Amino acid sequence: MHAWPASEVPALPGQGLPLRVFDTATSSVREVVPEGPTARLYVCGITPYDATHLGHAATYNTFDLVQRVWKDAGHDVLYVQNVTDVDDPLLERAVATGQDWTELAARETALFREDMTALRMLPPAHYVGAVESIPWIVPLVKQLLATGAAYELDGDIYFSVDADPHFGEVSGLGRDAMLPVFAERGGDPQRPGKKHPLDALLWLSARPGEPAWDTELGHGRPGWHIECVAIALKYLGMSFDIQGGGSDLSFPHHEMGAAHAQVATGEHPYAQAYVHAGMVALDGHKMSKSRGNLVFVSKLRREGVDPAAIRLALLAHHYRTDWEWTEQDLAQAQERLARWRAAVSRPDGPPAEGMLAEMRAALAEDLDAPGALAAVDRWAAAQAADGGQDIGAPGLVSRAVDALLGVAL
Ligand code: 5CA
Ligand code: ZN
Repeated sequence: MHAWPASEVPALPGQGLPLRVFDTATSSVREVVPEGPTARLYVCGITPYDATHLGHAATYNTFDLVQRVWKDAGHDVLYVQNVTDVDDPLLERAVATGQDWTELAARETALFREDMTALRMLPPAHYVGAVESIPWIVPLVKQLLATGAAYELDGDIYFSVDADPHFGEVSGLGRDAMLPVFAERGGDPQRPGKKHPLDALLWLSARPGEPAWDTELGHGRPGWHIECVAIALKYLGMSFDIQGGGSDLSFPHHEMGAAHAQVATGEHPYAQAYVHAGMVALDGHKMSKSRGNLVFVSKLRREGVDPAAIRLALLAHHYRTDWEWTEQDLAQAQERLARWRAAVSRPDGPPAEGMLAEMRAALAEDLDAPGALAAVDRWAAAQAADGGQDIGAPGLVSRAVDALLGVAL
């Protein structure tokens, strides 16, 4: 499917620093060094049964920063994102609200694109739905069946977690700790007949009233983890640089995905680094479509909130911390946006090269966006206090804020 239009990334003088980022698999901040000129990024996309909320936006903001740091360091970026356009929660919502599931998915995906465009998130080169990836999922599952890593159970096909000696390396969880999380996040540890309770569905045979496709695996639909693997392998290949998503995806989704891919290809690792954004909460709970405690990007935009202020509100939190959205987040971001806009609207100001270096250093060191905002705040304060004679400075600040943070002043 098509993605959304790209906003231009202004060129900056000099070059940024190599990206260091927290990798869940090694539990450490490390330099992620793309093998060639092109950095490869896969980010898990939405399940389109409701509008984009601020938690989603915070996660996509994180991986937008990854791309901006890489580009500033001289890399091209090959970015792939999926849309889980057939899965249980989408089908359940469609039934509950009496909508056609394809129409629901198409409408919410269209709204997501609008929100991403308004927030100036760089679009993926390949934006791919689960449904359109079925032709690549089928041979992958066949390959797993052929190696004995997958087995059939009443027409469904499961992946055997014992087939991957590296299983557990992504999340770092032991099997006892995995079980309750697996049950919470879509798994079925109790189903009788499975070889191991943690084995995950690769293929579901057709259920009454649910969509299904006729394939060599039978009449059915794909499981969730294999969808992302098929798309990532097709467009990025093994050992791509970063697998990204919110921290709720580290287990089971990214753990299972890595295991599927590693067993199917016989190669390791699936990704060089697994990067996870913290969860955004509202009223004391993680924002989630299932709980319904949501602040939608589109609702704020409808109320006339400048998307640049929404983006600044997200940037004010370090991506790895869990945080709670409050009215104050937005008020502070709006105040900052007005302050920065006033500061760059003058024809000259204090020199900005130092600020650019500070922004680059902050972002390259585990995407410290609050540190980057503080550097701009200091320049804006100097501008407000004493001004300056440097004619290029306000332009450089506004280009740096746009190129590195995706905020248009
Ligand atoms: N379609 C799957 C991924 S393949 C999925 O998890 N979809 S989602 O719509 O539930 O979430 C989309 C992205 O937003 C995921 O990366 C998820 O980790 C992230 N996300 C969901 N809720 C939050 C939240 N409250 N805070 C931060 N990120 C969130
Ligand atoms: Zn995914």
